[in-house]
Amino acid sequence: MFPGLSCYQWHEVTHCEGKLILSLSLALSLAAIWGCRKIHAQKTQGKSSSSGQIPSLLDATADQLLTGLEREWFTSSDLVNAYLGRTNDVNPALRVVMEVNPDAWSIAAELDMERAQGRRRGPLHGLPVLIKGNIGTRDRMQTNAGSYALQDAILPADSTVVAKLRNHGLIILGKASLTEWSMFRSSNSSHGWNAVFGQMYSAYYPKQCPGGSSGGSAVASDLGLAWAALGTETDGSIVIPCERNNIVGIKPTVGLTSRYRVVPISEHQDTVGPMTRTVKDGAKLLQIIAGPDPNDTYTIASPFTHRTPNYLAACKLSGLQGKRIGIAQNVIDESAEKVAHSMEAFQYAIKVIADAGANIVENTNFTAYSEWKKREYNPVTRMDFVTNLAQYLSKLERNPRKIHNIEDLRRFTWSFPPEEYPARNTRNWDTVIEAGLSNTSLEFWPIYQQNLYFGGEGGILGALERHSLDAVVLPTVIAASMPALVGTPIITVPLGAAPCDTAVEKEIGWDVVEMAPGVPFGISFLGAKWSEETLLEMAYAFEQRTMIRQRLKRDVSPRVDLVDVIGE
Ligand SMILES: *[C@@H]1O[C@H](CO)[C@@H](O)[C@H](O)[C@H]1NC(C)=O
Ligand SMILES: *[C@@H]1O[C@H](CO)[C@@H](O)[C@H](O)[C@H]1NC(C)=O
Ligand SMILES: *[C@@H]1O[C@H](CO)[C@@H](O)[C@H](O)[C@H]1NC(C)=O
Ligand SMILES: CC(=O)N[C@H]1CO[C@H](CO)[C@@H](O)[C@@H]1O
Repeated sequence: MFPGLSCYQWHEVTHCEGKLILSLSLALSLAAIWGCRKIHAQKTQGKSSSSGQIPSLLDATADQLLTGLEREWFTSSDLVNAYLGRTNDVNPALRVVMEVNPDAWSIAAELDMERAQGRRRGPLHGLPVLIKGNIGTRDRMQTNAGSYALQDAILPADSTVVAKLRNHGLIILGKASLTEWSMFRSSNSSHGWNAVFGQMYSAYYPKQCPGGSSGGSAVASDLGLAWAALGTETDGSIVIPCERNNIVGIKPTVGLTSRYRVVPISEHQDTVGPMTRTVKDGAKLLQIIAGPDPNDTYTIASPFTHRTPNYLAACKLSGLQGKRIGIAQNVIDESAEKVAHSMEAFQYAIKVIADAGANIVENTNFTAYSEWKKREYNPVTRMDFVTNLAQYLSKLERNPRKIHNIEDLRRFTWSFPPEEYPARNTRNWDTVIEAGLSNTSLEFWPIYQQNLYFGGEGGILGALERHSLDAVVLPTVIAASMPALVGTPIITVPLGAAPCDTAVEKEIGWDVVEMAPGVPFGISFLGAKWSEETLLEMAYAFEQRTMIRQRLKRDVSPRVDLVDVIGE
């Protein structure tokens, strides 16, 4: 049995078949999963005679949905109805979708009509996606990053990534909840809270913290409230919620995807990426959003200005064959408490990776890790925020609260009661305001160079180079910080769930569960800049050999499914 599934795997398997016996061999475990899925499919079939091939939205892939659309088993309008029905089922308790796009139905109807006329805007024509609430849209939805400071603000046009989604025929179904300001306000707020929409939760344990800051995107993608979701990461905000919600997350190289008209934290670290249930679906979504944008200069530094790699083609079963994969043992040892519940599964994953033909290199340490850990916070993101926020605000077409800079923002937040100040402080802003810092301060350049050393020579880049590695693997909970400093990519894949005897831990000061039995965790593949193609090869091969996602047990799931709404 794969460790890290513990009683959950037993529970699920006995639920499904009652008589399957799990053995230590992975092959037999895979047979057990197959049993589960077959039973589930049969149950769904019972609902309607013509629904034999209607996928359940909890796990539906792009391939399955597109097949159904092409064969006219259902329409994009049916998908919108089903996803919104599912959202209505779980949103009162979990509060993950902040806003539904009031135009979703008319957009779906238009795309259905185009399909009927033989027109496809792109390979994913007609699939609904959710986007994080800091990704800009010029439509009837808010782009508020969860703060009343940006409520009713209006952008002159869509963000570049949203424009790309629309041009490819994807339906923006709504805005997913997020930790306010993408977790860049408070040092003592709860993860997954914002003033506008309140506290959100995950599906695996009552009041489970979804992780920050792209928590709503992660929960929604996990529960099939959309085909897929987009999130943003500055330091962990895609990969952490993805691991805590049992899905795949791709944090792209900074500059692979445009941040234009996305509410910023830091131009040096921000990136927009896919949060999906499978690696292949992540690759498909990345394909659409990647590429140069003259309005985000970092994307012009991409080596792919003429042609983006074929990310889907990178998803091959042989993807681990011959790869050199390092383990940053000192990072694991220095975070022993954080990874205790996932270590057995992580060790097993290393065996799976080696069995798939990769060369494992031990002790490819991040040499500056302990030095970096002594630092209380990252000054670069704080100084960048001062400049990048003001720049974003200056481009708004409408700015009803007249907030033009970080001082205005803090003043508003302190005085507007729904922002719950001071119970939730504004520490991230206080430090830079009080020191009068911004990215043009004399202090900026030396500190930024030090960051590049920590994350580079002393972090991920040094480890890759010294040992000629294709990737470093780490438990996802400790994977993000060094890549954040140098803008390198990460892919996280589901690996297991906290064992039954895990102690329940709450976030300090809040009724939000940080750790508990059944809380999912993942494994991360870390690579050099622009190495998404290679990382996808490895992540896909690992996912296909393990298929952990289907084996975890949820506390809540939506009731409505596609088969219930077809033709309504
Ligand atoms: C890497 O870190 C491990 C664990 O902290 C330590 O035992 C080992 O000696 C280190 N290896 C190198 C080459 O520094
Ligand atoms: C958060 O910090 C502020 C001071 O910065 C304090 O007044 C408040 O009580 C703290 N909240 C919690 C929940 O600890
Ligand atoms: C500071 O921010 C501005 C606005 O984004 C940018 O043009 C400039 O290059 C930044 N300076 C540094 C040193 O990063
Ligand atoms: C709003 C804005 O700055 N848009 C610019 C994006 O980039 C194109 C191409 O350089 C410009 O023409 C736009 O003005």
